[in-house]
Amino acid sequence: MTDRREEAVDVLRQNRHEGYTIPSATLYPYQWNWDSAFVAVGLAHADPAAAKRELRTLLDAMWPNGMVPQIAFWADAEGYFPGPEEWDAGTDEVQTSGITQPPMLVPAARHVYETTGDDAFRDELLPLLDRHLSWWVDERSFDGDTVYVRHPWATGMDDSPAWVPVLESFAPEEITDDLDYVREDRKSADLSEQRPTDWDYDRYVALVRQGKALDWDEARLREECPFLVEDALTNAIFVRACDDLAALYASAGDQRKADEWRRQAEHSRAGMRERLWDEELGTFVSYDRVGDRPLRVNSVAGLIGVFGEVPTNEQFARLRENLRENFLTYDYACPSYVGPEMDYDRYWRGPVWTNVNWLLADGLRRYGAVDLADRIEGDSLELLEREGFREYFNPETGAGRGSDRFSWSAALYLDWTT
Ligand code: 2M8
Repeated sequence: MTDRREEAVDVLRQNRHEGYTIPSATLYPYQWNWDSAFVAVGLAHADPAAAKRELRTLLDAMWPNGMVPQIAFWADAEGYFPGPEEWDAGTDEVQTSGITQPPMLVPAARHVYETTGDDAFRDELLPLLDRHLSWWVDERSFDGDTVYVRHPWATGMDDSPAWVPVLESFAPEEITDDLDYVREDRKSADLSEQRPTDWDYDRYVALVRQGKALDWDEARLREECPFLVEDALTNAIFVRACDDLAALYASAGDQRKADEWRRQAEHSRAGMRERLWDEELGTFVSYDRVGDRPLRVNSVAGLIGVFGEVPTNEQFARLRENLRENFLTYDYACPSYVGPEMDYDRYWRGPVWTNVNWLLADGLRRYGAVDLADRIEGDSLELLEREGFREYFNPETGAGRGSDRFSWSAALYLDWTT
């Protein structure tokens, strides 16, 4: 094993708690939803038992209605805001946040199943994954095709410039009378230039306090929450998740269920092509259901449509042009956003993220764009080898940013180098 691979295994071992892996010891001391999915992808090779356990623990946090929360607070920890009391949500089993994250756990489950060939694991997970994806369709879709989220944190790309017009559309005081809070994320190191602004945080916190005041009641939030967004990234992963669930059912011999989820994938794909495609930008964009408008920015979120095989061949030709002309002109692929608000060092406003590169490279290979996928993977490996397992990277200098010894960076390095 190379030194970097050994170090990756060590990062994951150190960040592992009882049955799950925290994203980072300095910034995120609990279990996070899509982080655990990426961790399971990497662990599938290095420690298959831990990979299976990671996903089981995440599914143990599922709400009775089928929502899998963004955060599960399995054990007390210091140094994160907002913690369990702030959210005041969860199940008899565990306190959680009141929102979800992209359903990456389904593609991860398929990956772990196909790596291990463990039929019992597949059969145990199938009904749980089904319940989760059914929740998206039943609770989080206006039209039965595309799905929506109700907090920027649910998209995984917290401070993407795409959310600014929605966050500008309400004053935090309109939805909560308590805006007192202290950020923890800038205490451990001087990350003020690399983390979301206070303006963003005021709105994140107001949305949490509104949700808590409404007891996380979906029906009431659908009426009152000012942030109801069909996110391009979540939808791409959702489409892929439906396909992957169908594949898992097919391998278990349940053709009826396999057909059902394939139809859902097709239906959601069609909805995305029709409503979220932006020909001028050459990408998918998110849609604000409250303001009834597309959120037209050139974010890598839209390019990840390829992960769900969403673009038609014509759309793909345009998307590839956009990728080449606007994203691959930086020294390191692939910046998370390009446009007037681009900031090379700030979180989801420009830096390169390894999970995004992993999704994009996987999707590009599905379209036969091997050269582009190789470029993105090659840059990712160069950054990880040179800078270590940082959370994100400056697309021009490659300098590591955010926390160090970050779990999904280590996990995806293991997957790429297997
Ligand atoms: C970041 O988001 C959390 C809230 O979920 C935060 O900033 O406190 C995002 O990068 C998100 O995608 C990620 O899942 C999480 C943990 O790594 O951190």
